[in-house]
Amino acid sequence: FLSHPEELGVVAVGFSGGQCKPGVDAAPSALIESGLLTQLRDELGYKLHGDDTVHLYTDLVPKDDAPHRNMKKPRAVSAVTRRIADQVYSHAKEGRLVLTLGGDHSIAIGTIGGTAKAIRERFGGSREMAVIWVDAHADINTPETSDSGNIHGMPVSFLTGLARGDDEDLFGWLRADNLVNLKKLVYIGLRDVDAAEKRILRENGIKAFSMFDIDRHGIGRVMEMALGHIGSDTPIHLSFDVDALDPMWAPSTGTPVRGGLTLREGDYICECVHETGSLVAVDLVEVNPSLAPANDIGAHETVRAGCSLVRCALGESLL
Ligand code: B3U
Ligand code: MN
Ligand code: MN
Repeated sequence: FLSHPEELGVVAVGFSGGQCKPGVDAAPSALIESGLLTQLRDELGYKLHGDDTVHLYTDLVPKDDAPHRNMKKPRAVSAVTRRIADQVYSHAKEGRLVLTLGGDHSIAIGTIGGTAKAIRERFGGSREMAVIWVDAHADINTPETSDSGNIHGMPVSFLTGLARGDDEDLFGWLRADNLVNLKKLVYIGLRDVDAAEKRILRENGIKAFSMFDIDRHGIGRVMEMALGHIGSDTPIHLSFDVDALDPMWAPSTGTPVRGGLTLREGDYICECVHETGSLVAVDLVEVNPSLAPANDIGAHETVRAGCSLVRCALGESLL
């Protein structure tokens, strides 16, 4: 699905407004400083496109941003994700693979909204894009079901049309061509899902592989089933929340949940997606270098794990 598979559009987004803890905004710089982009260029042979800046989008954050329908900082998140959607779209419509380094997971409203639109334009409605959402959380609350009001717990509901924006400045900018079919969504790694979210998953028949399924079947079989559900010949957007990994591997993240994926299982998910040849975009989100329990070895390890996931998704493991 890529006209230039060796060309990589890079979008670095230091945005933390989808949740309340500062620090995720520093993740793209930490990932880049640890050598990620250099490795992608020099070792994996990608030609990098992008503006070489970590976008903080402070100019898009309005002074007055009162909660709306229970959402915290709704206008800031709406404006920033709208801008991200434009950036990702402009890479994807050229047929480049797109890598977005977040930022909290609210940014996926922009990344997936952008690729979904580009894929529809390039291939017509016939090949609907699939999303593989790797996360401890389902991030599918609607503004009305969310207890926290944090928008990083809601991106999937906006992206699938389960939640709708009202005003143009409050996610009303999302159009039908930015959305993803609920049947083309697959979760992997879930273990901390709100009661209302479980109801949403059940009522909509959404495909989800929790940690229970991974323990029962093993990650190899789970990936077969996940990719089987999507079907071949379908473009894939991989959105990887680093908190899907066990805190042993990725402690520096806003909402760590024990009992998660090993780093090897995370890498394997990325390798399998790469192997399909259908990958069109990757997000790596929720790395928060300032949340380092006990010592800052945690931050370094989390950044290292994030780099490993991205390299595996982009083909490092091929011999
Ligand atoms: N489901 C909860 C918690 C949460 C979601 N995503 C993260 N935490 N990282 C919520 O706030 O919606
Ligand atoms: Mn998430
Ligand atoms: Mn999460």
